[in-house]
Amino acid sequence: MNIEALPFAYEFDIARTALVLIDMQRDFIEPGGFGETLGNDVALLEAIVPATQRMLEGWRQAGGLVVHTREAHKPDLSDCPPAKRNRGNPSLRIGDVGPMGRILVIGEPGNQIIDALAPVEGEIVVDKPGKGAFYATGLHEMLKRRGITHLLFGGVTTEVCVQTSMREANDRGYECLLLEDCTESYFPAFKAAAVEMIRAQGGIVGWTAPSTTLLAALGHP
Ligand code: C5J
Repeated sequence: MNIEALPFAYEFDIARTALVLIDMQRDFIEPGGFGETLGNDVALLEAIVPATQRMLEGWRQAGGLVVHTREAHKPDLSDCPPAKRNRGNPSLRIGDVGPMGRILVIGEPGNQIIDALAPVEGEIVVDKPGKGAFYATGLHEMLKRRGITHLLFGGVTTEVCVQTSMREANDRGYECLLLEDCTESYFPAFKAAAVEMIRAQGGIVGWTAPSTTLLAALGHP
């Protein structure tokens, strides 16, 4: 399959491609969660849910592999370095009890993926202690076992966990494409800059395209 993308056409085979949705978790996206307690406008992130849901449904119908990630730590926080927990001296730290349970801790209500994008059987769910999806997760091995060579990225936030994961994937040899309307930041200027820097210099990190282009190619206009 060949689709129009930037900086040039992107070619992929569904059987060797995974859709990777980064950290579409209640605590980042829903009102009353951790993201909002930090003073962020979560409506910006909520706005990408319908497009991401359409992409997810179209990809599932096409039979493509789906990977969901969650930024999540063990309850004893043994996988959370003090540098991460204490950075910026926040009023609510990772592991503290927030509006939706313990912040960024596995199994807590706020740590779950939002209902609209909930994983289904057969999809990979990765709990990641870092910003990148490949650090300390085994994701590369899981993808290699399935013969995956191409990754389509969506999720939040564009310039933090999505961009970090895409750069990690790029360094591991994956051909990566960012779905422009399925990713968002609390800072619109940061999203715009991340999209530009990913596809600059001949696609130094990868490609970008709207999900509608992908869905049209899959026969889901
Ligand atoms: C993500 C963050 N998912 N901004 N986390 O981007 O801390």
